[in-house]
Amino acid sequence: MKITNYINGSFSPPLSGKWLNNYNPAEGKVYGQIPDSDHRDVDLAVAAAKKAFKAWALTSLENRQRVLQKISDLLIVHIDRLAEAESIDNGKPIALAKSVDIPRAASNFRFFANAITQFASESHESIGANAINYTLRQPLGVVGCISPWNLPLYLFTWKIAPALAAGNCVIAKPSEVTPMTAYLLGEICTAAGLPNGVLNIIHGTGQSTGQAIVAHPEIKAISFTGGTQTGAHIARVAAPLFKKLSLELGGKNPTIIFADADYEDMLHTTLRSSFSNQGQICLCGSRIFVAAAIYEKFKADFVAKTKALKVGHPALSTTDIGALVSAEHLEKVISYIERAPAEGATVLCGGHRVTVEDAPNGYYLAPTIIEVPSNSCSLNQEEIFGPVVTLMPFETEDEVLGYANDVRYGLSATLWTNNLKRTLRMSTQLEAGIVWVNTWMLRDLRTPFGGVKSSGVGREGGFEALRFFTETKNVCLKY
Ligand code: TXE
Repeated sequence: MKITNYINGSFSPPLSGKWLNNYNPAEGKVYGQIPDSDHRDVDLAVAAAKKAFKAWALTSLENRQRVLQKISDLLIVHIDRLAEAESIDNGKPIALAKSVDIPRAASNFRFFANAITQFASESHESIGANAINYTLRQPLGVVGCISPWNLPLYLFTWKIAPALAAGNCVIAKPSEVTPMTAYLLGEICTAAGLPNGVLNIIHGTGQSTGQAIVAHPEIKAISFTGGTQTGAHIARVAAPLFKKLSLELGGKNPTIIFADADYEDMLHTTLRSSFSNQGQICLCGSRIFVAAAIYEKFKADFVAKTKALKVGHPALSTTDIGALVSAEHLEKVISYIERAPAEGATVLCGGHRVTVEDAPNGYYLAPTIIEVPSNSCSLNQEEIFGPVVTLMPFETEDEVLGYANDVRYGLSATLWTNNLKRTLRMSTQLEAGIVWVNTWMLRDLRTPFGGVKSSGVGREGGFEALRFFTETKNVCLKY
């Protein structure tokens, strides 16, 4: 199957005439082709977006809301087809795509369709000067949205929905590894009545298509989720052009477990926070620190539960852990596991490829727990981004706080305790954009989302996203 770019409301092949292979990771084979687009396709898309901008920016909120709500509705109407496409493209269990990824994509549009109607600005009376100030929040114009492969439609729409709601026109690029649901979104947007040129979806590599989007002088802002190195590169290219940037990058998130936690809830949730989506979520807790008093018990129970997870074909309803996204990524994750002996670490379970019936070439890896001797080893410092977690005991609160913060990343942290004062102390001091206490990945779309340190800059979610996708202008009126 060949997919094409979505420019000005129509589907068109790349101007280069070149195509890239698209792999099905569960089977380890090519199943389609995608455009290998370059700056010429991006130029066409920008021209279409610029043409569409004025009318879209002036469309009444009621109309804008109606179109975005319709996109949301259609995502649900097509949920089976989208979930299947996402699973084939990414290797994630189809049940996960159907229960999380696609519903969340629909929620993104529904949420921002409503949020834009509640988005207020401020006014200030300058008493004594006989003046009043009011603030306008105006759409930026043409903006770029670049998303990764781990939560393809979920993150793609997380950026596009607020950008459109705020009145911008969008040039969007999904990951070249998982382009399928982004392609299908184009059809849905047309069917929902989104005017031509308001959203343009260009497929291709980061080096060619992504680079052309970031470097394009007419694209006013870039919302990016992906690797930290790529984020740093984008910042370098965008800085001289004074673009607004929102960069959501990697994570090496601590899960901190105190002895007073609700044990069963903690155990069950920690299994999820470690291995959901094959551990390929930037929010996964990949460093687990456990109070020494319960360390051995936790270790035994956690290893037993992890061994019981079923690695299998993503199409099967019995599968807990599907395939990793690509052969390269599988190799990268395995290369980390192979470091364990040299780092004085012990693989407690997993650590090896799994051959799945009827799909012997798929990229499957057994969920892996590694006991590490210190927080400074590379297994605890570098983002592995697979079904691999490390385990380490601690004695005191200060000690574990030191471990949690002693890392270049700062996306999220999960804390398990019933001690209120400790919760307040630690959540204030943890260096992370998001802290969960006695839960994980409970996401309310109104809340700010983003990281500190090498996990990125800027916040999205709720009004933060609408602020990002608008320009603030103050008007001062003397009376
Ligand atoms: O990401 P990339 P990759 C981490 C994870 C993973 C590593 C690399 O550790 O192993 O990043 O993954 C586009 N200009 N995360 O290689 O390359 C690219 O085409 C503009 C964490 O897949 O950053 C894709 O659309 N765009 C993460 C998107 O950027 C460029 C999720 C992400 O690709 C570009 C995924 C360029 N020069 C990986 N180069 C998270 N935070 O959730 C690439 N791209």
